[in-house]
Amino acid sequence: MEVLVRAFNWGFEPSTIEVNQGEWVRLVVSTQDGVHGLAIPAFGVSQKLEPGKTTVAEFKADKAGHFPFYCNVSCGSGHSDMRGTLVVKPVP
Ligand SMILES: [Cu+2]
Repeated sequence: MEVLVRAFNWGFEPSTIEVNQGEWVRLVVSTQDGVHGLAIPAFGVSQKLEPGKTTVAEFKADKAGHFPFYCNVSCGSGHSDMRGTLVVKPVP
């Protein structure tokens, strides 16, 4: 499944991303107002986001649970607010 994500000063939209366990996830991430990053350590995602560019991160959601994601590029005073949650819903 594909999810469009927008990074901005300072946050992510959406800040909660829901996917189903077992699916390949394709995050299509853009930023307009500065250089940011996207890290989802649980799934090995670490990407730098550049203004005006679209960055794609793909991974298989092979485990269920709530996993934090956040900006990993020091981007200013609101940097620590740039975080969200990836929810991988278990498949019955
Ligand atoms: Cu940041």
